[in-house]
Amino acid sequence: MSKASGSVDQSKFIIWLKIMTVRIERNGKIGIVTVGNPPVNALSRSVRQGLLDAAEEFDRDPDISIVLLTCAGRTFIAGADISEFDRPPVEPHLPDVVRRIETAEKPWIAAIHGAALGGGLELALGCAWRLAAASASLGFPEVNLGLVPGAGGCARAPRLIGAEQALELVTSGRPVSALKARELGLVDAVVEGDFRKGLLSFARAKLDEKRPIILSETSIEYVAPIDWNAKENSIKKKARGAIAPLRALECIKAAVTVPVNDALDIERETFLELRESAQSRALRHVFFAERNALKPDDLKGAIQKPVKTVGVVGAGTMGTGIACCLRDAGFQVVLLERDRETLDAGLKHIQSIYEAAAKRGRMTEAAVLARMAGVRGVLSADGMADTDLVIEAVFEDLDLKRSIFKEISDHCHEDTILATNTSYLDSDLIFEGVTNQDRTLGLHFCSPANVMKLVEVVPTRGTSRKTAATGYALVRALRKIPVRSGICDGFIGNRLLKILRLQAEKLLLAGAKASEIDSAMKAYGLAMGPFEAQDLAGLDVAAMQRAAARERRETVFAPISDRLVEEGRLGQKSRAGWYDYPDGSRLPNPSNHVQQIVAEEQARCATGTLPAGLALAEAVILPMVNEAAQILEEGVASSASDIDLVMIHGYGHPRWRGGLLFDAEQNGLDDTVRKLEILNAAGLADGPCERLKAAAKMGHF
Ligand code: 3H9
Repeated sequence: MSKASGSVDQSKFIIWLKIMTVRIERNGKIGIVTVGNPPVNALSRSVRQGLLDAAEEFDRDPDISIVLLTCAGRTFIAGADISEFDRPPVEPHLPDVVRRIETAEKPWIAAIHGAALGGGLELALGCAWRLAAASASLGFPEVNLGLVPGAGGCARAPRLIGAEQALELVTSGRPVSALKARELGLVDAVVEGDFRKGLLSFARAKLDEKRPIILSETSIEYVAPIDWNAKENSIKKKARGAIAPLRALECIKAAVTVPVNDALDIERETFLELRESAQSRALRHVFFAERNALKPDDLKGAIQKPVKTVGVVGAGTMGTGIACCLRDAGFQVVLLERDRETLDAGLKHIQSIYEAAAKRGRMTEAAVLARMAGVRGVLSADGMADTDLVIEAVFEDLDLKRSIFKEISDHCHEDTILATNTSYLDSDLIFEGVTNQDRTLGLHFCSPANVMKLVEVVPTRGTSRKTAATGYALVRALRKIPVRSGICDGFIGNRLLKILRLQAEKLLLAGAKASEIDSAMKAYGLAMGPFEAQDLAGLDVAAMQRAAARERRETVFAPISDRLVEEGRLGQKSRAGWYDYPDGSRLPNPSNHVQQIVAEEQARCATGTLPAGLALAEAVILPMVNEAAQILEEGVASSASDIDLVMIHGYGHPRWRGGLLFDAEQNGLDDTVRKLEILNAAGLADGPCERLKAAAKMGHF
């Protein structure tokens, strides 16, 4: 602004700029509409209104023949504004905006860079043509938020790319690349190189072309027969209790079986219904919780140490998994083991993980070679000399870990960050005696580390802001979810896992069968039942934890687990655990022998009985909720949503429940307290629920 306009109210000008989320300009006969609603150009109310106004303006302008829809910033439109979904919908509604653009007198071209997602792609389907930058991605991620596309995506996509392809796109929620979109017919052309130049020449070429038929006015004349039942069964299996993918299937089925206007109505009604559903609320909670977890407020502005080379100590399952995800993110890795044989086995294991990925077509042979070339195996701590950060992932033995860090700190730079992957030991004790304690930290990965997204970031007494910020940056670079945990036995996740196992064992003693408890927990939405999961991971790790706790003179109740371990029934690896695995099969077979042990322990232990009206899953989950409340009370977790993320990303809890505490809140905390007291009285849970009662009084955690 000029100095002369100094009298203009600055704040009003800033507000005006903020609501100018849609700008228009002219380039000869081409009208250009630019959406500028950072960070991702979500379709907030002002954007929807701006788009309607732009359509009016250009339709009225005799000098304009075609309209180009572009976006400012790093992306096209990433969809509806999710933060608006907790409030009633406000006009103008997106379906009306899409329809207005679709029927505009001047045809529109969607110029897609970055991501065209959800409502963003629906808007693009309302345009006459779609052009994408080679790096763009397109998709309908609505099912990930417990929704279906609600602005014509289900009705229009099958008309453009066929029902089968649309079904896959909408029910999976997975985006496709620009090239794949071109192959599907979702976009008309892909621009390699200068996008702005490419889109202007595309627009000029279209000036003389006949406008293509309007999608929502196209009838589907022939649809290759689709076995809807088979599709439904396969989607149901993958959805593990999530409802949106099945509702999306119904919408696509409607799109190809009923008149288009009816299909549009069905889609919109389904969207509005799901928007209010508990599952969608839960999934939206997780969406924002994940993003908040990536950048904790207290680390804002903290300086990070640049990290290029990471040392990993221990080439067992954990160390090799961590090495893989580090390589995937482009870090150089130095892998330290104490003997050649174990080191070679570890390197071989890493290679086998990559080769399996190559076999499934997820990476090329050249990429396998490149990943392996970035892992250097060493047999002595002096190999760690040039590392920026070291992650120790050896056996859970305090003395061993302490001696490793002492040795490593003698060889690496004095500011090399030292991180332990311990899953339950006290990291302050691990780092005792190490120089420069400000560089120490816990980074607890979940197994398998190359698959699970959770990393608990555990500050020690000495951890500096820089070290914590570097830890967070590393986890972000690995595309994982960091959650801060205070130091306690098992941190957040394993402390809750301990309660899950305890409750499962109590229920066995109360007369339920292992297979019934596993089924109940899978019906709740867990990826695996507690007994199947223990058999897969091995019963020895938890046994070691129990032994350590008993050494600390804690009382540990696990009579059946203890006997299984004593007998060498360690799970799948010994072909027997909670279940039998004859001939190395991975299918759990109920074991008469375990049943016999259960009967003997029932006779020895005082066992409760499951009260009428309470489900098996509740008897497992509610004491976990109680423990989670305690974890919050102690400040071990910083927020309820952090605990939710731990359970979802580290322990296979269903995303659509929103996590342990969000789900408890949705079900009513009063009810949770009432049921817990019943479980307590029945001898199936212990521990007061004072913290939970306080949360119930407030109505939230
Ligand atoms: C929909 O479209 C329904 C329609 O069918 C029907 C309507 C009638 N809204 O992820 P990032 C924020 S449903 C509001 O860190 P990236 C995000 O919270 C929608 N906010 O960036 C974060 O905020 P903050 C379907 C959103 O580069 C910031 O933007 N669309 C939205 O790693 C940066 O996000 C989707 O589900 C939104 N739609 O990834 C797409 N999206 O800085 C969801 C993001 O305060 N979005 N924010 O933490 C994404 O998948 C990723 O954000 C994207 C960028 C891939 C776009």
